[in-house]
Amino acid sequence: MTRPFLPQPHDKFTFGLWTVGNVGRDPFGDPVRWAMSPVEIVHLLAEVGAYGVNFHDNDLAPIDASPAERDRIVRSFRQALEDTGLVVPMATTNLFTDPAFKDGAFTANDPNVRAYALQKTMQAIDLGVELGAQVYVFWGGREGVETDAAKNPVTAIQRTREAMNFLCEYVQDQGYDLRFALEAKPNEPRGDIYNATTGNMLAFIATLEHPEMVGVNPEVAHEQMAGLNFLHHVAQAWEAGKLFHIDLNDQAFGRYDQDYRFGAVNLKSAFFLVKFLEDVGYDGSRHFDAHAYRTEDREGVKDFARGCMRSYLILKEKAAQWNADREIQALLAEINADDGSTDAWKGAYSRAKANALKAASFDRQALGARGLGYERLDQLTVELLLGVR
Ligand code: GLT
Ligand code: MN
Ligand code: MN
Repeated sequence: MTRPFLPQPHDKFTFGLWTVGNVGRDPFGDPVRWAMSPVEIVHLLAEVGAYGVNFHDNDLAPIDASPAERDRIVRSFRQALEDTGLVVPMATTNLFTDPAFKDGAFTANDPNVRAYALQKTMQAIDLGVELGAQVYVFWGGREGVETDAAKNPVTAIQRTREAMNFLCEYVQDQGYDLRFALEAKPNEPRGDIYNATTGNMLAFIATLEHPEMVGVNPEVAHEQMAGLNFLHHVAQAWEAGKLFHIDLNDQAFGRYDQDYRFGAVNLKSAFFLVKFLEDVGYDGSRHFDAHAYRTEDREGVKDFARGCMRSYLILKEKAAQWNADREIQALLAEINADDGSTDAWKGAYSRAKANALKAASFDRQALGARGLGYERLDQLTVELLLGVR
């Protein structure tokens, strides 16, 4: 029996113009799908039940559009938003497609490229804010190198900081209600990209002049490309108050950037991610930054988009089931049992506590001999996910 699992506005499911609009070009092959206009994409997203649409400046208006052309495109896009009720929660700048950015944007060695990148970003911020964006993503796809002979990595960090500080001040100066979300990726399209993981980004943000304006936009596939546990990065960002946005998709570990449908590869990881987001009450966009397989036509693109949202909602239901499962909860209670015998040493340091703790005796062998039941707990989780609980 299949159930609808229909997306609702409060789910905040969003897609980029570049995701469902992906024409299936890859390094070895030409496009396999007709390009859709931004207006067509908005209508497709409305048809499948999405809440919002995000864009790069040049997904909307080509980089060489005249001001009149740009205005016409923006007008028709705005009309499509009004007609469908879709919103624009996030916008970003394309700082990677044009050959001018072949050596990066904010980190390029050529000061004219760095200046042009700032100019382009300010204009794209204006456009994003004009259409309602409250989160602005920075994905530095070209901010890297193929050879470290080309650039001192410390210089790269300093240039990125200078650009971020400049742009934060720009947003404040304009009086915009906008926060920045930095998106890490370890490589591709550059050989190596600076600030390669979400953890790097968090450390970098703390060095900015307006750290309160800046958070992160972790992407499932990007941490997995680096062989890392995505949930742990999301949790660290959340705990630091920095989870401003999230890019959901999927990816086999160790492969090229696959951008698969959410839940397509690592179901158990996707489950724990959804469970985390729902348990902590993350209320930002659930943005699917992925695209349909290259084998798909327009209908397949809709299957892809519906599949992302449907899998999220199914996993959300599974998370609620996990939280309500008596056996699982009893096991968790047992695992986390605390008989209060260590209370005297808990909490903030004091010399008295330290001395008492140093004098205490522990049954080390008993501690090591105790089975923890994680096998049973994990198997219960797997069986719940497989639908037999
Ligand atoms: C690009 C990249 C994504 C980024 C987008 C924002 S564009 O498709 O692969 O991860 O989020 O610039
Ligand atoms: Mn990606
Ligand atoms: Mn992304």
